[in-house]
Amino acid sequence: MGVLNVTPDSFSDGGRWLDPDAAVTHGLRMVADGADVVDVGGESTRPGADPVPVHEELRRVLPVVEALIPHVRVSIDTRKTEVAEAALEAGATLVNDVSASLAPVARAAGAGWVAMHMKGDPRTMQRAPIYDDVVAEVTAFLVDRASTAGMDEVWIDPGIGFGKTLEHNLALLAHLRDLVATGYPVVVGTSRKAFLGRLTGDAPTGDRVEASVATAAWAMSQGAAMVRVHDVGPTVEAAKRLAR
Ligand code: HH2
Repeated sequence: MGVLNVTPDSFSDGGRWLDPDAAVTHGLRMVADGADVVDVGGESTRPGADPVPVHEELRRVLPVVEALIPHVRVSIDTRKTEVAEAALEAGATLVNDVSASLAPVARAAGAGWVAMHMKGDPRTMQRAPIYDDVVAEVTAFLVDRASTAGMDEVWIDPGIGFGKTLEHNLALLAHLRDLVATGYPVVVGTSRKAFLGRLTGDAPTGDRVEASVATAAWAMSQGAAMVRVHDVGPTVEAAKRLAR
């Protein structure tokens, strides 16, 4: 799954694909590099991000979704019912839902749904998140949401970096097989995230490619069915090597 953020403020590619033509060109580039799905988002969910009004999110994502539909499976990365509905109407077939609350919208359209775990909301989620047992709590939450969704295609995602400390993220990655064992296909998004910066001497986002590919490869080796990445080419290369 290639990440396409049509936003001014995403933590790693904010502002780069705000122009619809540039966004579509980048989306097609990821398809050429081997992405099976392009995940289009119009609202940053980085820690501290401000919410975006519906009309603005629609204005950002819809032209890009429409242009990519003939070329690749498109997922819509949103927390808003209206945006998910409009993107599905335009031809998207997967709702990537960091709020894990849009199952009815995906179900009504006969689309797939990615349920992600997040503790709190983006504005406050990184203020000292606490769990007794992060792996057990995230797994239980996701199984509950997935099993009550009432649809065929449900993916679960531990939500790396969403209300989690470095230690929480590492525990979830170390125990990814617990999530895989639930039987639901698992999505993992580590790409360029802050915890990788911390592990690599405060490397800026552009210098986190190797760490991103390494953690994506780890996730795939543990049974993740999809990885959500900015750097599609090197990740596909790693996936091919794992498959050998
Ligand atoms: N991470 C981000 C956004 N959406 N969706 C899923 N399923 N899993 C993730 O880990 C995930 C996600 C955050 O990354 P990004 O889109 O690059 O940044 P921003 O939220 O700043 O746009």
